[in-house]
Amino acid sequence: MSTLQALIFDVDGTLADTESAHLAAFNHAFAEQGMDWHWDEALYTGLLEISGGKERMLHYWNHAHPDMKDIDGSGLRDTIDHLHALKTAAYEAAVQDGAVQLRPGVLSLIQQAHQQGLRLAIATTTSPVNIAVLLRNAIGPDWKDFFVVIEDASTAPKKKPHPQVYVQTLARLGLPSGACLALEDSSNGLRAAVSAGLKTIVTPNNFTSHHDFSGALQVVPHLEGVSVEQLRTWHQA
Ligand code: XBP
Ligand code: MG
Repeated sequence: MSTLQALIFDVDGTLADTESAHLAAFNHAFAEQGMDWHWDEALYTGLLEISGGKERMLHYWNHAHPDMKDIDGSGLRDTIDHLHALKTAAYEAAVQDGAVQLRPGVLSLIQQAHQQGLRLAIATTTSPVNIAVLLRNAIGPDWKDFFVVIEDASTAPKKKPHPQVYVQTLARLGLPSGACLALEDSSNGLRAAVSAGLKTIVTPNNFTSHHDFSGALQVVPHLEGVSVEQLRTWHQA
């Protein structure tokens, strides 16, 4: 087993508890579009089984409103794309206004790991706008200096649990999976990382605590007090 050289972070649910803000943004977009859709937390918790906001809306449409062929004449795809643009704008505004903070221990781990020369990467199914607004607010305008590789919905269209985003991250890092650790919050994310050969630390949240995390290297409530040293120890075990 090679020594730990890189940490690969998932975004939503791992770096920050973002899904309440995503949920509000989806509902804002539906209302803005004059649709009578409204997702509550219980429904959204189930819909989170589908990674990717566009895929999630398409899944809901096909299952909850199969009779609805299109809206205002534009086809299904165009409507989904338009709804997602409205949703992303609403999410960006909310995060800009401070709706989301990083989870405990995340910032200090990122800073510590960066300082100790570990390479940091992001592997997420969310949109690039969402990563930028979250980390610009949480870390500052130079947030990109911390991450040598960012793979997201715009570069890896196949969503978790498909391993594409992690396989592409490893390729761009130029490291074997054995030299890295993935940090995730959901079973889809864990399955994607494990399929790419990565040992994975899971920090569940309210939307994912009921998920099956078998195959995780460790499942811990959060990253508060988790040092790089601790990650190295887990990684070597
Ligand atoms: C979680 C997701 C994303 C977000 C919504 O991503 O599945 O779809 O729920 O963001 P992660 P978008 O891999 O970071 O856990 O609407 O931009 O997809
Ligand atoms: Mg996640």
